[in-house]
Amino acid sequence: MTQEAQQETRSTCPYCGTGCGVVISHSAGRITGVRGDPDHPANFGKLCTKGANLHRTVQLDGRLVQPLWRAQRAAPLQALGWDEALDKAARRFAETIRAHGPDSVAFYISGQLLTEDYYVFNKLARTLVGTNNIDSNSRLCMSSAVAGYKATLGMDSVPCCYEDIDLADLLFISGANTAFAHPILFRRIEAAREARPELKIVVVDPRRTDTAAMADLHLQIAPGTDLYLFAAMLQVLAAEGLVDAAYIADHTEGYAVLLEQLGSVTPEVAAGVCQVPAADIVQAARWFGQAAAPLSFWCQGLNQSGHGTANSAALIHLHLATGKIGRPGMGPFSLTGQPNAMGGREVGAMANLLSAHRDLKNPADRAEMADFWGIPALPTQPGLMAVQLFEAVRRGAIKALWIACTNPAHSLPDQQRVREALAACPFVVVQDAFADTDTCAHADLLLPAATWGEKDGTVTNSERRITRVRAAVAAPGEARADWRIARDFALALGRQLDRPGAARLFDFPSPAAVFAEHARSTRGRDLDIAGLDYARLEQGAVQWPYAAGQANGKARLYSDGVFPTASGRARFAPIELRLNGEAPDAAYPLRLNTGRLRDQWHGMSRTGRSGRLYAHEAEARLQMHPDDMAQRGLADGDLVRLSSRRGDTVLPVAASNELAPGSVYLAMHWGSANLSHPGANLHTLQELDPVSGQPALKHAAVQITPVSLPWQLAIVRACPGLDEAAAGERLLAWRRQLAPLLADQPYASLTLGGRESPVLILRLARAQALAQADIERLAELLELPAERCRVLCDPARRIEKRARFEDVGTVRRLAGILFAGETAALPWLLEHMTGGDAIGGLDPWVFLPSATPPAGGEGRGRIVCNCLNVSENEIHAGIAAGQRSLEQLKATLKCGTSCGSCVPEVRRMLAASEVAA
Ligand SMILES: Nc1nc2c(c(=O)[nH]1)N[C@H]1C(S)=C(S)[C@@H](COP(=O)(O)OP(=O)(O)OC[C@H]3O[C@@H](n4cnc5c(=O)[nH]c(N)nc54)[C@H](O)[C@@H]3O)O[C@H]1N2
Ligand SMILES: Nc1nc2c(c(=O)[nH]1)N[C@H]1C(S)=C(S)[C@@H](COP(=O)(O)OP(=O)(O)OC[C@H]3O[C@@H](n4cnc5c(=O)[nH]c(N)nc54)[C@H](O)[C@@H]3O)O[C@H]1N2
Ligand code: SF4
Ligand SMILES: [Mo]
Repeated sequence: MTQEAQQETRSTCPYCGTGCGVVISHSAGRITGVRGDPDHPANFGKLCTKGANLHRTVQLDGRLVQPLWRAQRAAPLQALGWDEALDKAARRFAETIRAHGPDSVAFYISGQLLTEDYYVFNKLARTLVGTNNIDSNSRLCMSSAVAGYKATLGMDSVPCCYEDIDLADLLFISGANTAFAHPILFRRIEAAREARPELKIVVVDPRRTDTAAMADLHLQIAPGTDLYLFAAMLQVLAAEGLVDAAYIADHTEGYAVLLEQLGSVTPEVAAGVCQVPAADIVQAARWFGQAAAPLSFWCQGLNQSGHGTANSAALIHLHLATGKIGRPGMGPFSLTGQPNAMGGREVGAMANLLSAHRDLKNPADRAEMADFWGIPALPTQPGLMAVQLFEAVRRGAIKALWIACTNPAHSLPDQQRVREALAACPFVVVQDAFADTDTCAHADLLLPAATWGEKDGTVTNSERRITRVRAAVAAPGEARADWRIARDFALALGRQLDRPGAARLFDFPSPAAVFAEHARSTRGRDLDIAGLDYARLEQGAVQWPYAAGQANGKARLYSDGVFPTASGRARFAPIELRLNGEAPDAAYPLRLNTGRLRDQWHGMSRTGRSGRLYAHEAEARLQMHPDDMAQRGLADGDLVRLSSRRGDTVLPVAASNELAPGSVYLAMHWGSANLSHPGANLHTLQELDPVSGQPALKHAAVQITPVSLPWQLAIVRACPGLDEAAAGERLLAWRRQLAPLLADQPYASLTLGGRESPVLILRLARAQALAQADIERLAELLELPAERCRVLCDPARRIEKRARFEDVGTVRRLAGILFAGETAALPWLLEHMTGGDAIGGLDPWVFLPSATPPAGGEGRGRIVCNCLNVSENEIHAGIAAGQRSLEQLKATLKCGTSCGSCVPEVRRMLAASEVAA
């Protein structure tokens, strides 16, 4: 490829709501690299590990590249053209609507769609179909924050901006692991702390996360008890004269009633419920009240609860009571999870919302939108929210379901029920970029979507900033942009329903045209962006509101103390003190908490494609407190049975001091792609917040017991001689063929690893040995036939070992191992293979049942710094050798000198060594 062929395109990272600007390098229609956009105000050139590795997830293997149709369930998929695919879909939807009414169909979409995609889907459901059954995975994510904002401030608007981090003097972070989930914002927090060491940080989280480790005060509360904490803090603020009586009198209503209602929750009472010292609660309240500018962040630890709306409102109340809102450096700042969680709320593409922050329940709002779209009326029957929507599918009330850009067979709670629903649904359309998500398996029609790097539009980040997303390369095969798929389906459905008006309603030639209509629909609303178009966005990202004639967006809202409520006053919403539903009992005495890993994204359809992104956390592990493990006779790495009222799964356990006794933690990412079961959401329950409909994904009661699966198998496959990209493609193809074999195993783990030398890793554990024919099948699939391998066979002990060597030039490398029945050497062999090292003198040791090679050492351990490939043990050794500061470790080992995602963990290792010393 010539130098001239290299091009660059500016776009936005498709992962978290921080909304970092990226510059994509591409050449000859392929994405070759990515760097942070130095001019983007969300990240100023920085990227975290996930963003910096985006170009390593764009391989074509596993992409959906043409529409696929299944004549009946379990039948093989057949390719078909777009016209035929959309026609089939339109026919089925039209038949269902005619026979059972518009509410017998539904759309389940995603906060990862672009605003334009979202807009077209929303208009399609409300106008042409005539149903409000359109909901999004944001229901699992932001809906309690939305409801909390509306209940208190009147509208769903984040009043703060990122710059407030630089201006705050207290950061109050509840139920958010910002170090992992919003890393570039966390870099900004670290910088603020460095610039102003007096900046105080309080973290409320039942786990001692990397975020909590950075805090001056970590309130390690019992799960689900935040309402008691916030109630007690309000009492302290009131009792100690730290409230702003004038602000309360002039700009709010309901204060006295609420204070009285919560009067019994003294710090001592809250201390008993939350299981933290009363003095810490008082301290948190005093710091909050005394801070000139307190800034609160929250995310899923508050939202994913049976009372997430109250959690959000109770936190917002602290700002209203102290009058600390609407000015620089302060306010209640809900972090959005997905890149366009905010955009979906703006276009109102959720069951209980309407366009441009209008309210579905309000007849005037409905009439306004019907008028805007030029139709007689909008449907009045409220739509079903995600969990109820799938329950309605399960009951048979919804008979045709369209799923786009989300993987509900992974991410919704109580997977048994969700999968029953999908299996029972007469017609399921799945519009995804990848062919092998768990939801794809349930589709009658699969539609290939363009994804990041291939599509055009806009997203809105956590601080209300609208940024352009741009295509750098063409989508592969027949894949198309989501807005276009929705538009073309609308046109086809219009024909089937004999509604000529559809052609006018969906006359969108481009995403710019969709954006223009959306912008018009916001005129005069709190989020007015009537002054914005793509041309203005070419000059850079803009915060809303941005009304016609405005020169700039608005950094902060409510500076005048006037709120978008009937009275113009903010409200202290009534709070019902509650705990989460499924309380631990004798049968299920532990609480299962679920959430994110630093380097993985949700169901891993993208991040799971790069071996590098497994370096920080190599496999699914259930974290547990050492005392709870000792009580059950468990050692680190043992396989355990995790059981709940909803099912049983097997996983390795990992000792963790981050948890309090009584709690266990499992990352939400691992599912059927890597395991023989759906992962955490087999156990989560359908407990919902009564207002927002958001499920309590962080609170299930479980039990953990030892399990005996003594027969183990391990396969590691590398591709010496191929470069990283080519090897990666090859491993993905093998992985795709292996995946269907996992389901029948009591324990299976299928992952990737390595860097320049990527590897595929399969591990199985069983009560009895696998049949020889099955072992042969695995060996054949991964090209490890006996005749190409060194073989050790001990039939009496049911042990078989194979090792395949390959000569690359004059150097001998290990290309694959298959160990059945005895796997002790796996740790060092794995490290050896991922390093891509020559086997050299280690050759004779390959089949010895020893965890370390002859010249031993303990191996490298987990990779902490993914950019510079620095491991846990190397950092420990550096500290032991006298490097006692982050700066020294950065200078010698280089860890933390690139994206910085590992800095919180390195700091923590330093702090732990100090304590130990
Ligand atoms: N690396 C990575 N980053 C992501 C994502 C990803 O998949 N991977 N996803 C994005 C999305 S969509 C979202 S929504 C965000 C989520 O971002 P976060 O909400 O920050 O992440 P989580 O890990 O889900 O949960 C945050 C914390 O809530 C705590 N928690 C659990 N129960 C309680 C409780 O009762 N009270 C309190 N106070 N805390 C509790 C957990 O221990 C956890 O540390 O992340 C976004 N960023
Ligand atoms: N136990 C537990 N469960 C949880 C959570 C938790 O904390 N704990 N968190 C919840 C939260 S906050 C969230 S946001 C959800 C996320 O859950 P999901 O929405 O299921 O997560 P993803 O895996 O990101 O799904 C996005 C899908 O879109 C596909 N895709 C990627 N790009 C495109 C595109 O451009 N177009 C189309 N059409 N498809 C594309 C991807 O391949 C993927 O299949 O999970 C929720 N579930
Ligand atoms: S913080 Fe990381 S994942 Fe989030 S937008 Fe920025 S680069 Fe992407
Ligand atoms: Mo989310």
